[in-house]
Amino acid sequence: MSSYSQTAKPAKKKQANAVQSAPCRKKGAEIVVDALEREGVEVVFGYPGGAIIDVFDMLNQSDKFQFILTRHEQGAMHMAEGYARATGKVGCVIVTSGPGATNTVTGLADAMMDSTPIVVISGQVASHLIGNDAFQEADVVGITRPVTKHNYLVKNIQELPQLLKNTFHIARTGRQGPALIDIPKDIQKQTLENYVYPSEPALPGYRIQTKPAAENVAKAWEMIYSSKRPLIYAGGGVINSNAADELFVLATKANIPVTTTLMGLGAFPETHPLSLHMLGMHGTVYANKAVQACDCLIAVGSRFDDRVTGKISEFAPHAKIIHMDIDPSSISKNVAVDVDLIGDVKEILTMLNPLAKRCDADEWLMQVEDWKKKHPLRYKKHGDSEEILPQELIEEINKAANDDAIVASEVGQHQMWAAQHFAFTRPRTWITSGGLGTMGFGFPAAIGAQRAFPGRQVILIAGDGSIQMNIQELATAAYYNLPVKVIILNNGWLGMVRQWQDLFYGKNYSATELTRPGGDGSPGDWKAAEYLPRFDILAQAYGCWGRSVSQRSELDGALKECLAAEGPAILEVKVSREENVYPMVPAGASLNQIMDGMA
Ligand SMILES: Cc1ncc(C[n+]2csc(CCOP(=O)(O)OP(=O)(O)O)c2C)c(N)n1
Repeated sequence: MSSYSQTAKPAKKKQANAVQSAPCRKKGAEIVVDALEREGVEVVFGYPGGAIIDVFDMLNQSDKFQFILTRHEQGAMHMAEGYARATGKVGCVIVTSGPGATNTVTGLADAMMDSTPIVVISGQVASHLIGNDAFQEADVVGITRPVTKHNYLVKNIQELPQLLKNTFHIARTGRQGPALIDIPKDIQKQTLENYVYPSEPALPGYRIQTKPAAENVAKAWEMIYSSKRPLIYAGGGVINSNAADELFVLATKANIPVTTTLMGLGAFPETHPLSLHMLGMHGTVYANKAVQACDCLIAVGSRFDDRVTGKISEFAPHAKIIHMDIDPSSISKNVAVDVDLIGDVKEILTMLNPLAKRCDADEWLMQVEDWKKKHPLRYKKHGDSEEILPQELIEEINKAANDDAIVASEVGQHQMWAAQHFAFTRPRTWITSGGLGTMGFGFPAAIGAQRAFPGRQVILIAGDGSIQMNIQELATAAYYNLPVKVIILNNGWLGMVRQWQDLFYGKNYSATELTRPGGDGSPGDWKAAEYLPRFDILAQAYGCWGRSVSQRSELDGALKECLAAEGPAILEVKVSREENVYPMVPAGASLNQIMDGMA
């Protein structure tokens, strides 16, 4: 066991179902509550309405879980995702029909892309009204089919217990993801005479391969030890399968450098000499150089996303590729691989590790070290100016944060600066929307993580655009006293889009400025710009701590005060307005064409 042990206990393979009781009478709504208890759910996020009111009527009869009333169903979804990502457990959401259910779609798509285990229980109009354009009717199974691992519309009360069991099983097993069960109102009201909650799912066609073929394991070792320049490329799958300790053993025993994806940050300690930090579009120059030069690429729980590979035909041109993944459909999907190891990443690494020995790659490691020295992560400093640089701000947050802090982010430049300049050393301490890139994800996700770990420091790094997409959840954080610390990097822009307009669209800043220009009217006149809204006052309106700073000399004190605040807190930091994120590989370009922004 490495010193960088998992912060969260591995999720139990099989949730201990409460002992099966004798058959009894239960209403549909009671069965839902019973299923939540038996599946070990301890918190449910959601929002009520007419088509789910029967379930809500039963919710407060349970003392086994807490219900958290959010201010928007999208907020509930991202909270459940944050909770699931911080703990490894299933995040659970209950919503009403029609708009309640359609408001979950972005969260479902987000969870699908990032393989996050979520169960959504939605109310539906009564069975006889389905297809009638009834009040608050929407074809929820139709709408959510492409964004769920699986979904069900319950047709009769007899099948309800089994479908609930299946829904939880699908969400938490294999490549985890969101599953939805849509329950018409009449079925919630009906009574089942011989109710027993099933102990097993009934899913004959659903099989998960957890162990790879033995001959492929042998081939992988052969490939690794005959290589001169091996490299591990670790993704979110390492974190999802709680395999960070096993990855650490493989990398350190075999002496192979490790680069991680955005979703894989924390899977390997970034303070370790073998860490190459993040690869891809905003990855380090040295990680991208290593990918392009390696002769054996070991992909662990990663999916060769286009933000990682850049131009696919020029990705890792000299490498034989080994791919470990739980999802057979991700093998050779984007990049053809030489050896596949299909199975649970933790089990695969556990099989591999006893055989690991030091690779003969000293020259390669020296080369990598040299790239690290020549091309460190850097940015142009502004000397004595009082202007706060966003990169510096992240470094300050990194210094001020507790060792076990959970850091969430919204989406945009601030997300990339957080990924680059915060040193993640443990799994499940970085919660971001990687695949879908959902603005509005971060704040509710941070609240969900805080609910999972009320005693830990949870910090959200946000942009002024993204935070406004689910700002209403400040009421949820305040109401349940979930003391998330929100730090807004306010550049007055939809910064990441402005950056693309700056670099690739001739500075045509179309619909990206969020401030009203003041002073001489130039976008760069940051001191005079009229920022909207006043985030400090907004926080105070919700009864939270709020402060705004724009001078470097105020930053240290304000940051400490914010992190020490008792409840939820917002610190708005007006940062240098037109800073860009570097390094950057332009979309569709090869990883060789990396811009470091230092010219
Ligand atoms: C829901 C949603 N809409 C649009 C986008 C496209 N988008 C990506 S980054 C970005 C700007 C984010 O602005 P802000 O939150 O202020 O962060 P910054 O980039 O300035 O740090 C936009 C509009 C998105 N990712 N998500």
